[in-house]
Amino acid sequence: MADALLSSDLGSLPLLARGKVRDIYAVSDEPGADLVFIATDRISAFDHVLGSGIPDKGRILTQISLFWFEFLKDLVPNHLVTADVAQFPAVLQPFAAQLEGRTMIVRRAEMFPVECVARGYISGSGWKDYQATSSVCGIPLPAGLTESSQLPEPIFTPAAKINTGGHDENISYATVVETIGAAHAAALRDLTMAIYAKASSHAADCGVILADTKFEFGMIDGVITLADEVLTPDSSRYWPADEYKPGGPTPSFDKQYVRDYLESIRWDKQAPAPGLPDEVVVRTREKYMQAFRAITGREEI
Ligand code: Q0Z
Repeated sequence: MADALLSSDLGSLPLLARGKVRDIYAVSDEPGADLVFIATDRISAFDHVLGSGIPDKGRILTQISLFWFEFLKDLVPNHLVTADVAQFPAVLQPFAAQLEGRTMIVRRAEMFPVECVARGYISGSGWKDYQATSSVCGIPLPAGLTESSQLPEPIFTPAAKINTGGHDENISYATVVETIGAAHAAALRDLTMAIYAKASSHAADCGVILADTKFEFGMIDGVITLADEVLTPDSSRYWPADEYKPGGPTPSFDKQYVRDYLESIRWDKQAPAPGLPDEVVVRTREKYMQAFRAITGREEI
């Protein structure tokens, strides 16, 4: 197996951000220059980046995003310029081997400061909020829902980014309106729910439940545009339909071996996060490949 790419290095190109998993550079110092969006092989669990990566994880997730950008292109414009390294600008060619398969050149967008989440099932922070208030993001829900159960209909549950490493905070639609205005709020909500409907229908055809997912949108040339990664296991909860059982937490299938291992060693969930044994790495890589194969219908990345 190839080594995991834990950190990208594009020499003197301007590094704009390192996230838990992705690194973003600009292709030049020119204002508005395109961005280099790299998915590394880092993996996070329990809010920490682990000491080991999963070889090819960044490639697998990038290929899943590219599948969905193409699948959704008639519904929503996206920020992709190209993922073909041969078409990347000349300054990137010395880094071709590092970038291959895991990198998108994207248009720079004016990002909306709202995480656009669609949920068809009640899980994660949605389940927490429901237990406390019978509602999520101010949307009242029927009594008697159980953890992981399907909602009567999918709901828009926006969140605000918390910069300092914390979890996003669920917010009401009224707060979205106050933040970005009524017209943009309605447009992001309607796009989010239309994308979720089309994507969850495709996932169901592939034997996979798309329980929830998070989109980020930005404005490019005055047009609302889908940005960031889309419908990857890092931004979504994918559940195998044949293992679905409401009434408890549904293990999101990609990181289950990782979480089980970290619980088994009784890590205190404080930095530094441990590395993973080879067996956990190999099995987790296979889980990401299973998701890739199910969604794209392709055998190899
Ligand atoms: C996305 C993020 C991080 C990875 C900024 N097309 C775009 N234009 C402007 N900004 C962004 C994009 Cl995708 C953008 N993010 C989220 C942060 C690593 C992704 F540190 N931030």
